[in-house]
Amino acid sequence: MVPLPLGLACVAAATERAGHGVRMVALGSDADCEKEIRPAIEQLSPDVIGVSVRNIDDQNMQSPHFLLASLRQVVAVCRAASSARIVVGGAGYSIFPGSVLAYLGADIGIRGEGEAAFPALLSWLEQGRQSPPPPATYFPDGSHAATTFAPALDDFLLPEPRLWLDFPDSTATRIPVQTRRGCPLDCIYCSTSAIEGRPIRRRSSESVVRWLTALRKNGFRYFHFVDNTFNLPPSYAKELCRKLISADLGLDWWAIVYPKWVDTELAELMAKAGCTEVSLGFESGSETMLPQLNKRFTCTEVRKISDTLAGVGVKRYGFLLLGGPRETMETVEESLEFADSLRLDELKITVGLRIYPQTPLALTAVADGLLKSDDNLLFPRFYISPLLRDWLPDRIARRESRQ
Ligand code: B12
Ligand code: SF4
Repeated sequence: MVPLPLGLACVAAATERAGHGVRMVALGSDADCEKEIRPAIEQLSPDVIGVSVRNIDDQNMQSPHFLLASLRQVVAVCRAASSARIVVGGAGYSIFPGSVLAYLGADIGIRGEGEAAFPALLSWLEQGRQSPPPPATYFPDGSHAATTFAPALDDFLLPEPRLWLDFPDSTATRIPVQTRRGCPLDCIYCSTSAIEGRPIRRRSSESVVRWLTALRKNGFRYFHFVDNTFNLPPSYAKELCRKLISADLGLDWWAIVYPKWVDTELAELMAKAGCTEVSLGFESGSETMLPQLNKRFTCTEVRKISDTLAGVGVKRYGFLLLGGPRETMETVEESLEFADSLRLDELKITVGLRIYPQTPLALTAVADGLLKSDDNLLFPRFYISPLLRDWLPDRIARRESRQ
């Protein structure tokens, strides 16, 4: 499934609002990019082309796919068809701002959210680069201006359907919605702070419900809250659910839940507001491993939340992330047994942790001799507890072949 380009649509909406003409081109994973990009460039003759870099790779240790190579082709096609400046941004870009810019051969990068930064960059370019570069910009010579994050999100427009949802059968598609950015929880492997910062910054629940109401009037009903932790802070999650219940929109939505701070009241409100499935990222079912990953919950809390959600009719899609620092055969078996005992609706098991720059996991990998300290990590590198390198992939493959 190729996620709909919510991030790029947010940047496009902000750019239109700043008075620029915009045309969005959404490329599928198997798109003939030349055929899709050239006509758009010929029609619009852009001065600047923005390219959204969402994925670097698929985080799959056994058979990793490096996804940036096809985007290099996209940048090359843009270059060949136009003399426009090429600006890159997006979640994947923000994790590796220097190395992705160099790899893609683009002109400028924007690290972090693009709604303020991209229009500011356009003004700076229009004015002939007379002042210092605006925040969040990166240049091929290595110079850059620090990223700043907006303290609240209501100043950023939510994109209208015509910008990104104007395709056949779009009303049958699950539409991404974002209400919050940032995560302060510091799991040892996580790249979110590079993309969105640590503090949680929100949209007002009123503006989210207004946007969903407008989409509902246009026939959209299926949504996916892409917030890293839908339940944080719980007071906001409850307020949003209550407003959705009063609006009575008949929505069906999924969300990502951190398995702590979900009480019965929140679970009931979520179900009543239309939540049908959650991703429950507990990642381990071993009390020894949870603190190693810097998870702030216990197995008992995971079980209680999982049961509470099941009790209100919400499906639970669980995740295990095995092979982290100090993982042993025993902790793996504990995790598998724990996950099975939850009777989840689905379980995804990942073996090996993708190492991202400037994370505690990267430091551990260097200390454990798995990684050189100067590796820029753009080409995927994985942490797997040295003791389990041979045994763990085989153990999981055997389990999956039985199921
Ligand atoms: C929700 C989510 C999913 C959902 C998507 C649901 C949906 N319907 O959209 C699901 C579960 C399906 C998913 C799947 C995958 N995901 Co995912 N996902 C996310 C998550 C948590 C949020 C993405 C999101 O929607 N953000 C909201 C929008 C508004 O933000 P945004 O896209 O970042 O855009 C902003 C800025 O980046 C910037 N921007 C964006 N584009 C552009 C362009 C320009 C020119 C500029 C200037 C700025 C700019 O401005 C935007 C507005 O502020 C991110 C983590 C994160 N915190 O970003 C991971 C993340 C993007 N996913 C990631 C990965 C790896 C995957 C998978 C490959 C996992 C897998 N093995 O299957 C798949 C890929 C699916 C695919 N085919 O592309 C990685 C990507 C990094 C990497 N290693 O490649 C991330 C960063 C998580 C991580 N590990 O760090 N994912
Ligand atoms: S809860 Fe999710 S987003 Fe937050 S630090 Fe952990 S993995 Fe990252």
